[in-house]
This record gives sequence, structure tokens and C-alpha cells, in this order.
Amino acid sequence: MQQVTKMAKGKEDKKAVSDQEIPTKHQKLIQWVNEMAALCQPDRVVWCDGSEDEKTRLERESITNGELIELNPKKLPGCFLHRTAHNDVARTEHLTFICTSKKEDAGPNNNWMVPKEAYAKAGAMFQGAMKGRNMYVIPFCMGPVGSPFSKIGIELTDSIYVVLNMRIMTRMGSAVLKALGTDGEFTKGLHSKADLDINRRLILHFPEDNTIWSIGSGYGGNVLLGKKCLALRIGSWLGAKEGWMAEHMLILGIEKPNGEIKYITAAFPSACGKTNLAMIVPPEGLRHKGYKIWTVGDDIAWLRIGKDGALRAVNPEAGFFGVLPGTNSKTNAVAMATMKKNTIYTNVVLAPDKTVWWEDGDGEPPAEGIDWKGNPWKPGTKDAEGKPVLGAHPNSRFTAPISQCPTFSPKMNDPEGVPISAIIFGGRRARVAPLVYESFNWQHGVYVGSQMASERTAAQYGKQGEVRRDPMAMLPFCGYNMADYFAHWLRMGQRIKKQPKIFHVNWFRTGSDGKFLWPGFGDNLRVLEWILGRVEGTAEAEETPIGYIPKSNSIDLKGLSLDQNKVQELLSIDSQEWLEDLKSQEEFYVQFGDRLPKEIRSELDALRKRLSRSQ
Ligand code: OXD
Ligand code: MN
Repeated sequence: MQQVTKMAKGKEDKKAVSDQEIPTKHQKLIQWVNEMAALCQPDRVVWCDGSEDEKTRLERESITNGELIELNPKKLPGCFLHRTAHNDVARTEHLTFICTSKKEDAGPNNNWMVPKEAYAKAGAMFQGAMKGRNMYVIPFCMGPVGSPFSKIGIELTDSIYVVLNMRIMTRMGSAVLKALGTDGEFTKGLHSKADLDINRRLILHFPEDNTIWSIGSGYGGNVLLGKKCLALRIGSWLGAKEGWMAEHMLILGIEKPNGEIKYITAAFPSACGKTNLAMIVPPEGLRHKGYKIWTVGDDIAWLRIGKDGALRAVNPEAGFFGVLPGTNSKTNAVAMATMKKNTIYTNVVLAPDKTVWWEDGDGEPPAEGIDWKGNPWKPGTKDAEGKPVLGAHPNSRFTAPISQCPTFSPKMNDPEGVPISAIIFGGRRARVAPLVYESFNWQHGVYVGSQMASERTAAQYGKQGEVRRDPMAMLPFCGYNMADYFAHWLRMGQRIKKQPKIFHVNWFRTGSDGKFLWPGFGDNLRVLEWILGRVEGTAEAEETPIGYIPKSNSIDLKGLSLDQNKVQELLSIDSQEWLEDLKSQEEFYVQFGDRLPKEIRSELDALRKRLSRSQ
């Protein structure tokens, strides 16, 4: 069958693309592509096959049209720089909607629109939005192709940047179309940059139709539809329906000297060091123990109950889309090594030798360069009001294949996933939460996850001390009513025969001097070691009202100059502070009304009693 396309005059690859045969016999897919093409009116429809030739052709095309700048082929082979529009540098949560027939199904945690209204509103924006551009058809698979965990999606987009990023972030191309067959289920994703006008930007999810529409943005989190949109928002909806879980979690394997590998997952709100933990480097003091780290994923975990009764995790992604400022050889040497080749850098400084630089990265800034906005920049540049001008945007990113990660786990491609021994929740709390505690059981652990929170610090998050509840780090990503999501977690617990233990960590507790008490980074492995010890029944703990905390000396602090007072402060529990915190938890839960599972309320009441008794 010939592709129904009109040729753009004078394009170099005119022949190759116009003669392209539609590479599928999936009638529903072909019909949908044709309908979307009729709506968006691109010059041509290009089916992506994921080949090297296609990659090279698209790279050339985007260098010519200015979407990408090729970086120094000797120092950064296969790497490119991209600059987004100035108003398009982060996920736009206020323009992100869950469109379900009933408002209660989206829940108070989501912006909501009636599906009909949403289709009409965005449809008007998509009308003719791809005129003069190509519409690329990207078949992609979240998870290993053929795995029972995996889901197939098709993204239609007018952005080559999106195609090249999806190529890194997902398994994409012909193998996926083949796996889809002639009648397989797939998520329908439509994206257009349109005119990148923030007033005409919408990120819409239609879980009842397994559909995502994104318009007016070119920023990764809004437009790489496999990531937050499919793998979390639509994924969490599908998981609740089909009996599995889509979570905002890293997946990490810790190999002990005897060769046994234990896998953990961990959920932290953005900016709490998830990518760093996924690539943790053992600290000097623990090196003699011979731990080896295996990175399975840094952002998303899909969890199912395996035939063995264990909770098994797959990373649905194939790449990292990590934040750059603050990433350097000290904070994350593994990430630095990962991005030395075949990487797309977004919104960083371009140096004259065609390398890149960002704030708190490695090395000195170039004496002169081009900033993320494309303006001449040098260290010390100030704006009209005398404020320092950053060279890289604070949310500048790298997109790199996980397979390039020095700690890459080949288990990432295991269709059955890896068995999870422990689930870790974490937040950024200057006070209240101790360094680590273990929940009493699954139900208590679900409650611990449901009250997860991060404090805003003056430097980073606006009003100091303000607590933002972010249950399981899923607040911006749960595609349905969060009360039902808690109920789903509780139901899953009843079905898992080999339940992972659930823990809470806080790397960010500060002392009376306002300084962090815990060194963090590689030293976090000391806490993970205690957690694994608890899983195996070898680490000692003390029961407290909030859960089990490490007995003194049960965390190995060898090689760390941390005095005992600090350790005690890190593990201390102030009942009064906790009782205050419970009030803010209740305020958060109120919004879910009767839909909040009674188990969550009874865990909160039981904790209050235990704390009051201990005063
Ligand atoms: C991300 C995020 O980009 O959580 O992973 O915002
Ligand atoms: Mn994330």
C-alpha cells in the first residue's frame, strides 16, 4: 500500500520518503493516522523505522533547520545541543489535564476537563498545525518488546527533536510495529509544537480512550509521550484496571560480595536526587565490602506480581532524561560517563570548541560562550537589573541511552523484570522525618507513602518550611483519583505473596546550625545496607511510634567523621513535631472525602495514639 502523502517541493530526501510504503496492515492504526493527518495537515507523513539511516537523515535535517547543533565529534561524538523556546522549559502542570467522563474519577489531585470539550478545544488548535512540516509516526514500546509488562504506543509528532529523543528514551521502530501485529492495542499519542504559544498549550490525557494529546510545547516532559504521559498517567490508570502498578520510582540492584543481587525501588519527589541514587557509587569506607551497583532505571518502575509471588519491576524506559545543573563527577560520576557520547543536551552553554557547560558541572565555564537562550555569554554576565545571568537553564537536561551507563544492568531487558526486596519512599524534610525508618507492615507502609512530603527551602522552593504533600512522588503523575490509587496499593499488598518491606528515608535533615546532618550521595549506601539487612533479618532495629529505626551502631559509619550526637539527632523522633505534622496530613486527606480508604485513616489514628502515649 502506498502512503497517502503530498510532497513538499525541493526537499532532499523527497524520493526516499514519498515512496515509503505503509509498514503495517493494522487497519485501525492506519485509519487513525489518516484522520490525524487530515486534522493537522502536514506536508508529508513519515513512518519511522528506528534504523541508523533514519537517525542520520533526521540529524542532518535538524542541523539544517536549526533544531539541533552538532557538538565536537572528537570530544562528544554523536552528541547534539538543542534549545527550547524561552517559555517552554519545564512541565506545565497547570496545563495538564485528565479528561474522564466523571470528574471524581480524575480526583482532586488532577486538573479535569470533559473529554468532548477537551477534544474540541485542542482539536481547533491542531487544525492545520503541521502545515509545512512532516508528521512523523513513531511506534514505540514501553518495556522490553514482547514482555508481559510492556505497552505499545504510537506518537505522531511534527518535531524531529521528539523523534530523536524517543529513539533514546524508548524501544522504537519496526520491531514494535511487528509486535503490534494487525490488531494489537496501542496508546494513541498526538503531538504538535504548533506555534509554541503558552496560551495555546495543552497536555491532555483521555484514559478512557487510551489517548494523549499534547500541543504547543517542545519540552521533554510534555512531549515525549512515552514518559510521564503514558508510563505514569495513562499507565497508572491501566495498572489499576489490570492489576499492576505504574510508579515514579528508580530501580537499583545492589550486588553483595557473594554475588547475590537484591533489587530495590525508590520514590522521591523531583529534585531529591533520584538519578544520583540510581547510579550510587559506594563510599570509600564501604569499598572493602565489595558492593557492586546495577542501575535498572532512574525514574519509572512498572510493577507486577510475578509467577514466583514476588513483586517484579521493569523499567519501561530505555534512556535517561536527567537534570544537568548540579551533576558533576563528584555528585554523579556515572551519569557524567554515560553522557560522553550519543547524547542530546538541551538548554546548556555552548563553548567555542563545541562542547557544553552548565552550572555546578565539571570544570571552569568557558571564557566566552553562548547561553541556553542563544545569546553571547561569559561568566559574570549580569542582566539589566544587575542579577547574574545563568548560562544553562536550571532545568537543562541530557537525554542518553541507559545502555551507555557504566552501571547498566542487563536485567533491564529481562521480560519478567527484577524481584523487589524493598520499597523506599523519601522526601526533603529539614526536621520531623529521621534518616530512615521501616514501616510495620504493608498497610502501614502504604500510609507512610501516602503522607510523603517535601519542605520548600528558602533557596529552592519559595516559602521556607512549607510542606508539599506528594504521595509516593506521584502527585503530578497519578492519572486518576489518588484515593483510589491508595486503595489500589492496599489491594496489591493483599495479592503479593512475597511482600517487599517498605521504608522511608530523609537525606536532608538539618541540625541546629541549619546544615545538613547527613553527607548524602555515596554515603546513602550505608542506609541501603541497613535496609537490606532488615530485609534479610540481620540488621538491628528499635521499635518507635513511627516504625522501626536503626539501633545505634547498626548503620556502618566506618570512614565517616560523624559524631554520635549527630547520629542521634538524625534518628531522633520528636512526638510533638510529629503530632503537628499529622494535622497537615489530615488537611491533605480531607480533599478525598469518603473516597479515602478507611485503612489510611486508621493508620493515621493509630499513629496519633502511639505518639500521644510516648510523650
Ligand atoms: C522528571 C520529573 O523529569 O520528575 O523526571 O519532572
Ligand atoms: Mn521524574
